[in-house]
Amino acid sequence: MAEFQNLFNRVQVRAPGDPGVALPRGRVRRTGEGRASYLFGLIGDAQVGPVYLGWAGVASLLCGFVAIEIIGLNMWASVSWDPIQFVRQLPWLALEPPAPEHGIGIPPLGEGGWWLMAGFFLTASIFLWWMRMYQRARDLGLGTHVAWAFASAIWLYLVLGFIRPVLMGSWAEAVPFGIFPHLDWTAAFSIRYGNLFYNPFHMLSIAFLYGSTLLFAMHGATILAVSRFGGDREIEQVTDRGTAAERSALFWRWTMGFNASMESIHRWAWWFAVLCPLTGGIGILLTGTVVDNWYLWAVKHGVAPAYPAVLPPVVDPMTPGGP
Ligand code: 07D
Ligand code: 07D
Repeated sequence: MAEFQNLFNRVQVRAPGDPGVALPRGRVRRTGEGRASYLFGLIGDAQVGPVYLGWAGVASLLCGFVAIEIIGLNMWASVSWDPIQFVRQLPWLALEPPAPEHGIGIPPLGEGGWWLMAGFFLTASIFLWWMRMYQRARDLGLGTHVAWAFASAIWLYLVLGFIRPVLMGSWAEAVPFGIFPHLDWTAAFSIRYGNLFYNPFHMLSIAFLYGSTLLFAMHGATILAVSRFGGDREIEQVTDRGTAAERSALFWRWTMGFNASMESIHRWAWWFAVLCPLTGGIGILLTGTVVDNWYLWAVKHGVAPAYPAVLPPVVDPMTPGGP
């Protein structure tokens, strides 16, 4: 019985390297022959490679390298090129966006120009990686669902670092590059705009985030639980009666009255994941552009209670000459 309660893959296939299906004409060759790795075999397929690089892949890696290089060298410069301090302080170091007086103009390199350039290369890298996902899926005759899910994350990234700053007329609104500095930005953003908890799109995004983990746990657990009946081998499971798939469906129908189908569970997963950054991006886009203070917005719409009448009326702290 214990063999079915396993955390890691039980079986590792050892066979001559499989290069995969033939590529369409005009495509670049795959790199490497593929070799077996025990460690990768514990968490997935033991065969590593061959990998398809292609021009989009190479260009994406190059742009990503340039972005990391600009960020890293700026951080290193900020500790006077001291290698020890660079390593010690790395999580706290930052490459900050331009100050507000530069608007959305192009500032000198040392005053945010490097931030702009790093952002450009990072964005190029991310777009090229998106193209790679799209093209690889197409060449294999797949749907492009993965690319569109990735696009949803890219949407939030673009809202945070490009679309909203442009609408606000200032790069200073954007996120700095840095581990803890980007967390400070996140906290400051929430405070500046009157507590993001009252932003209904932040609420939606959180519901999809939590929902995604719940769905992922339910699905992963269900399939592992029926792996003793071959549930992890999805072929012939979808339609046949008496299979692991049917048992897993019955489990949920008996426990909560409803069961997803073998197909629909993946649609649930896709939508929950996609809707998390999609709704989040809408919430960020509205912040500061349409709504300046989410707490006051919530009071106005009866979501949050107003302060008791004994206190003076609430004034938006950002009002010029304010409270
Ligand atoms: C597990 C897949 C692997 C990806 C990993 C991330 C980098 C950054 C740093 C060059 C789940 C690789 C990290 C390439 C290198 C430099 C300076 C994905 C997995 C392991 N965040 N965030 C993290 C990014 C934003 C927030 C960690 C990126 C918003 C909070 C990591 C972006 C806001 C917390 C990270 C981005 C925000 C984090 C772990 C881009 C609101 C944490 C990420 C491009 C959404 C957590 C110290 C992870 C942490 C964390 C990366 C944007 C909030 C450094 C690349 C501006 C509250 N973020 N983040 O595992 O530990 O993701 O921070 O938009 O608590 Mg963040
Ligand atoms: C960041 C999409 C971009 C990433 C891309 C990946 C690379 C590297 C490298 C693999 C994550 C690029 C990859 C470059 C690859 C390698 C090696 C997705 C990203 C393209 N919040 N909050 C959210 C919660 C508070 C705040 C979302 C919870 C406070 C701000 C999420 C809590 C304040 C923003 C969420 C909480 C605050 C958010 C993010 C609890 C801080 C956002 C969803 C329990 C004091 C973002 C509308 C996501 C957003 C966001 C959760 C609290 C601020 C649901 C659970 C009140 C400013 N928060 N938050 O998918 O969309 O992120 O808001 O307290 O901008 Mg929040």
